[in-house]
Amino acid sequence: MFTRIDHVGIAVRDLEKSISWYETTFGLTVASQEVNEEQGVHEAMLSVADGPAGGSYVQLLEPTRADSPVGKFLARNGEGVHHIGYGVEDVENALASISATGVRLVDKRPRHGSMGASIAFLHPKDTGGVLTELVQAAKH
Ligand code: V0V
Ligand code: CO
Repeated sequence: MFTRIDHVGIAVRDLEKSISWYETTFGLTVASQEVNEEQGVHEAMLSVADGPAGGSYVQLLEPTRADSPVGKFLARNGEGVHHIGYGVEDVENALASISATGVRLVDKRPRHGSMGASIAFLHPKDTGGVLTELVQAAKH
């Protein structure tokens, strides 16, 4: 079902500082930077690699408000890995087949994600404590 690891989402307090650190330390470059009000994040995708199934990224996430998923996560855990995003070819098909196994969906329908992707989250309490995101990349 999964075509690649699309991204690893990391909760950060200061997006600009974290971007600089990833650029300086690992030589990564920013592929996109967006505010997603629905998700309550200001986020940046830093390109790690390109493959036949698409790119893979580190996604740095700064909350736009304290009562958002990333805001609550930071208050509880501090900075660190927040979620894993897996690439899928068809997010609606993937949601239907995962839901049929009994895993609770955070999103029953896809939402707007970074770089024009369609995304959907699975509930971490049903995925071994790992917040899991399905990512259908935009066609280009
Ligand atoms: C919360 N929990 C987590 C977690 N966040 N466990 C693992 N990883 C995480 N990231 C646990 C938390 O420790 C609690 O466990 C329980 O879930 C309930 O947490 P809560 O903070 O009280 O929050 P809820 O229930 O209000 O919300 C939890 C969910 C929420 C997962 C439903 O965070 C959510 O809707 N996440 C999906 C959206 C999202 O994360 N957006 C930001 C990235 P205990 O204490 O009960 O054991 S946006 C993005 O990635 C984009 C745009 C993209 O890639 O393009
Ligand atoms: Co993400």
